[in-house]
Amino acid sequence: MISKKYFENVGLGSILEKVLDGERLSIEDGHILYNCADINALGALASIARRKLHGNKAFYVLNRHINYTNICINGCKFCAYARKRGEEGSFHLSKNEILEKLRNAPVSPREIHVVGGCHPDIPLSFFEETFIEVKKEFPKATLKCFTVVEIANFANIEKTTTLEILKRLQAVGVEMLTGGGAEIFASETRNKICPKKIDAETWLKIHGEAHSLGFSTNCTMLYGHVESIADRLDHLDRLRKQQDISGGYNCFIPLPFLTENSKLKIDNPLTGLDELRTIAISRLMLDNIPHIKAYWVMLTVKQAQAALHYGADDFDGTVVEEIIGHMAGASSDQAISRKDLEEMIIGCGFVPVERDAAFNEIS
Ligand code: V47
Ligand code: SF4
Repeated sequence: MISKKYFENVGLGSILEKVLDGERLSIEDGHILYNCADINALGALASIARRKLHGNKAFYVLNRHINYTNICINGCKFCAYARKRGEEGSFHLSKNEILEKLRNAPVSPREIHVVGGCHPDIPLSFFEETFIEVKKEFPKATLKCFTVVEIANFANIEKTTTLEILKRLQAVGVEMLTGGGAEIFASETRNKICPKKIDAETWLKIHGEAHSLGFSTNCTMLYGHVESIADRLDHLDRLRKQQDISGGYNCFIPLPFLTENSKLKIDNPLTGLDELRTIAISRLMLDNIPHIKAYWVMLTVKQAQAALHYGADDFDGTVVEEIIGHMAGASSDQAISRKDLEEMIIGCGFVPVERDAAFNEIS
């Protein structure tokens, strides 16, 4: 246990007081945290916040990712996954291919995570028909589908509103949205890395709409590219303000930028310590979002284990197949078994707790 004196000596005395009192940290506090060279102190502070919420538990889920298409009209500069229609390596899955992938998952999934590119013309009826069948075959699984960027794309294709799209998806059993597509909200930086993507206000607005309909959603931040520390803190601040208003975010996932095959060239790739620092600061700034995910696919399993000591409480899940991160150079495996997830969590001193998609504990 690090003493109060220790935090004072590294310039974090007043932030420690706020964390202990459950007081919101300011953006200025965020800068102080980023400027603190003592990574152990950051980890200890984030662990105080994490343990207040979740004690010694670390969550995992039996899930299956489905990336249904990589055809995308957005052309984000950082993305190594997307292809143009007809380009070599482009794909989209049929309803039967999606069902087959689910049937062949090593364990019956509790959470089905569906995301893809912004395809120019797959009609929403394709997903409605597919999800009706998926729910028939996998009634216990929660459908966690699409980023709000895809929701906006469907609204364009169907010439309707995003609210209407959300209602149609809800009617066929979709209960959650994924957190992708947030990237970085600050407009100048966002325009450099994904100029065609919906802007921050629209991204937040659609999450607000989803929350008003009773969806719970996740949220992300892509970091380690051309953004500044001020951009990161602005991003976290906008998420917590949205959460104050609409309250439906379950989990935040900081996504470290993976550089392989990306058109976005950067001078200083992230270090492992940068990743831990950002995870810790996310935990401390996002006082109203219950969970922070250590997404092992992008972090590697070893770093995800370390992240549990830097504020993260969720290890994500079995995943089974993932393309977005692997196209960008993720060196992790495609899948992890329940046994391995549990052993990894125990191995770094936490108690593994299986959860469903909404973070209800499964005994
Ligand atoms: O939206 C794309 C990001 C996201 C790269 O909600 C990249 O539970 C790093 O959002 N390096 C998709 N990241 C993944 C995602 C996600 C993952 C796991 C769980 C959840 C959840 C959501 O991946 C994209 C984009 O932000 N991304 N390219 C890259 N080169
Ligand atoms: Fe398309 Fe998503 Fe890749 Fe952007 S990040 S190009 S929206 S698949």
